[in-house]
Amino acid sequence: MALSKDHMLNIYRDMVLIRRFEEIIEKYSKNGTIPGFIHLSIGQEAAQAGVIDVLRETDYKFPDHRGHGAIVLASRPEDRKLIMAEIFGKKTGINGGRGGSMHINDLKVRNMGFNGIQGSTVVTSLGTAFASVYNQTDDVTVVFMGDGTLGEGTCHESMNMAATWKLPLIYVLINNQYAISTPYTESHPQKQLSDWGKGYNVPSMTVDGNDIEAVIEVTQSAVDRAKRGEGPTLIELMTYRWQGHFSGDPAAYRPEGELEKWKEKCPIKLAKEKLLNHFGVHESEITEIHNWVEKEINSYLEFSLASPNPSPQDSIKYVYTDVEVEGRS
Ligand SMILES: Cc1ncc(C[n+]2csc(CCOP(=O)(O)OP(=O)(O)O)c2C)c(N)n1
Ligand SMILES: [Mg+2]
Repeated sequence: MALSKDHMLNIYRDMVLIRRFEEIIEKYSKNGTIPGFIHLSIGQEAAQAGVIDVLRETDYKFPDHRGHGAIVLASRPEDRKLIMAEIFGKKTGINGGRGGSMHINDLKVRNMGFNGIQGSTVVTSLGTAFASVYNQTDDVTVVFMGDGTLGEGTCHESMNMAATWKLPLIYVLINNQYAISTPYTESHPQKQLSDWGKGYNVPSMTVDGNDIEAVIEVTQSAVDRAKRGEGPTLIELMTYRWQGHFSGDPAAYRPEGELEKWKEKCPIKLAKEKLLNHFGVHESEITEIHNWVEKEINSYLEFSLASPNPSPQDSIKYVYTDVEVEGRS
């Protein structure tokens, strides 16, 4: 699919923004400022930016545990600093600092959040997809999942139902080669995980998840199909996470040279080469984008660092109901 020059520049900026966002998160996680576990998606930018690029604000999005990039890009620009503050656990965070990295929701833009249980959102996404049919809107639902998550029975039950009911649901399977330390080739019988969808009569395809144009094209065709009422699609995006499973995992299970090979296929590098060689973009325009991103990210960081922590009372709000419930005798 041929993107316009402006579209390509915009999506390049989006990818650089989420790369720098995560590099900052990594730094402040490693120095102990950010609490809890952090799962980074550095190297997977095209798989997140390309999918979100096709969606509207009213489409339902279910990010997964490695979803910072999709979450940031789905949010309104003025809210992006609130997302960083959330990951820092601050009171000003988009969920009051109660969620942190893995539980960020932003209902204004129909980011429905995650909950730490792999495969759970693949079930709940049926609900929003059904809501679109019931309410006769053409909003689609996109659920992100990983190669390991696809081993959960919930994913298979979900695909079976979505296909039977022809729900407007798009399964975005980010195949980054590993589930924690297990290569996907050791936990699935198929060579291509998209083959799983075929048994459920779900049109399924595998594409290069580091090629931003390919990701946009395949997502667009899945969205079009969903809007025509023809049902779900499974998209397998082949990519690689540069970091370990969580920030701090040395990833000793990776064969020597594998990371370097994938760095050659960096989605940002590939997009930059296309911009320079096929879109007639000048190096100075690229520099301008990087400068803009740097300023933007610094403003999120300053905001996050300057923000107060939630008070202990505030941080347990919504954990227990305030409503008195009559006990059963
Ligand atoms: C039901 C369930 N089982 C196990 C875990 C622990 N766990 C968290 S992430 C993960 C691996 C997920 O791998 P994949 O789906 O490939 O996503 P990736 O981490 O590679 O992005 C596991 C096993 C969990 N959170 N939930
Ligand atoms: Mg994986």
